[in-house]
Amino acid sequence: MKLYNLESCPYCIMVREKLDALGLTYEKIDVPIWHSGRKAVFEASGQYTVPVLVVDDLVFDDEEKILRYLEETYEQGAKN
Ligand SMILES: N[C@@H](CCC(=O)N[C@@H](CS)C(=O)NCC(=O)O)C(=O)O
Repeated sequence: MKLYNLESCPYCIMVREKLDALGLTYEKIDVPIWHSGRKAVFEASGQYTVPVLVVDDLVFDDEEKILRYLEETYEQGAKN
């Protein structure tokens, strides 16, 4: 999985902490502060904010969606 990330972004920090807590490995793609440098984020998700998580053909463009997906999919006791 790939995380479009900004080191200082509090939402990205939450997602990175969750990924680490779950022991998941991921490719971290650091994006610039300015929108004009985030073409890859737009191409992946249709918008410019981070975090964005891409898992195969699934794309999550918001930290709440990302955290919910990770918890439902990877947390102990997850049903699926
Ligand atoms: N996913 C959040 C937004 C996340 C967010 O605001 N990320 C910041 C970095 S901390 C960002 O990428 N901002 C882009 C910008 O508007 O410059 C939401 O939809 O409310």
